[in-house]
Amino acid sequence: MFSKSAPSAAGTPAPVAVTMERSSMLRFETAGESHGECLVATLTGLPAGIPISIQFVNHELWRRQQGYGRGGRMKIETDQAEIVSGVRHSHTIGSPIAIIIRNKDWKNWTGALPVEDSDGAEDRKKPVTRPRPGHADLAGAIKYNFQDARYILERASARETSARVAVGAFAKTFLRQFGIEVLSHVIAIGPVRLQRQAAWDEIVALSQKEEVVLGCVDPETETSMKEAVDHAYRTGDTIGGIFEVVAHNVPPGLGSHITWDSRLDGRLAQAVVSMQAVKGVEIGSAEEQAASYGSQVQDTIHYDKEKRRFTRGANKAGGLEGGMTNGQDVYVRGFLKPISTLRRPLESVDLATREPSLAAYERSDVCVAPAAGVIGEAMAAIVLAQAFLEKFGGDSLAETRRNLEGYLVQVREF
Ligand code: EPS
Repeated sequence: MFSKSAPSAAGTPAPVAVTMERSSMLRFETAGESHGECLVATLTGLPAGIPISIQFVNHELWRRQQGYGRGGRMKIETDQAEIVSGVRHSHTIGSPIAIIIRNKDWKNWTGALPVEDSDGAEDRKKPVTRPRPGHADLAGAIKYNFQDARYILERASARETSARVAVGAFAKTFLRQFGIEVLSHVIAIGPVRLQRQAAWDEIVALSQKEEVVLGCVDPETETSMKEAVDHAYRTGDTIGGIFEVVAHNVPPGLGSHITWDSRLDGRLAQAVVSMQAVKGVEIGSAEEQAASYGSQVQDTIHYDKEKRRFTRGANKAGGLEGGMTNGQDVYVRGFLKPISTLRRPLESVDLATREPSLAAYERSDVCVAPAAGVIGEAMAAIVLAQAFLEKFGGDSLAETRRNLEGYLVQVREF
């Protein structure tokens, strides 16, 4: 948005200050309630000419539904994207893309969540008056002035992330045109943690598996993770974890150090922490770095004279320095709290009586870490695609590619 300063009172022309707020070329929005008719997503700003595979979009949606520890809802839903605009003859055409994902569970909720009020509608409601600690229930009910948290939890639910993953599939497809791949794996479930760095090839192999357990590259660690989830099942509890998203083959120079909101590390962090149940984000090995001396954790700089390029001693920075990609793989971790809906509920207060009461229990998941990894991939891919388009622009894939190639020549000649 452009704005001009007002003329000065004395009538002399004031200097014209033109400011431009950051408004990414690539924008998306989602709508939809967990048990409503469907989820909806729109994505605006992708160049024309990107080949789109609906099978790929649906496979991403399938990946998000997998994992040991998901609840009964995933047995009901088989998420499928209906693309209703912006793609024709299997290619983007530059216009806004609109996607619908229908909720199969809606048929069981038509009475509880009708669009139009009618006689007896009040009796068909499924009110939630005992807010769950950790959930949006109470904060949302106070803010939106509802004595029933139903409308809050319907939108706060992680069901919304299905729409994010559909959008992410488009962002991933766009990035893939330039050789960039974004994948994830799970590095911790509760106290059980993968004790080594996963290689890129292992993460690729994991993503191609037809059976997803807990998304860990190491089978032995995954078995211990499964035991930790089983313990949560047995005790009516839930369990958190950590997922790691890796973006491979990212060119240097996405994002910038020049302003706070162009720093790509900050934008990735916001995208990942905006995910339901994510309470923290780590870029590279931030936690280790905070506990180390500088000499131990900076990625030393070297030069390969034969290949005429800079190399690094390690990648503890997670591919980001000064808010810019540095040509190494990008590493972002998301820290998931345990889901707040417990089968053995915690203390709460009934909104109707204000008396102490146990929190409501609605069918829920026990562990969502592998699914969260897939959602993290989507969010990271969207942010990377935004930064990529900010740098290279283009209304068509051919134009974006030309712009990238020109820049890569400059990088090689640097
Ligand atoms: C969720 C509760 C469960 C989860 C849901 C998130 O849904 P339901 O109450 O319908 O059983 O399965 O996640 C999804 C539906 C999904 O697609 O990921 C919650 O309370 O946030």
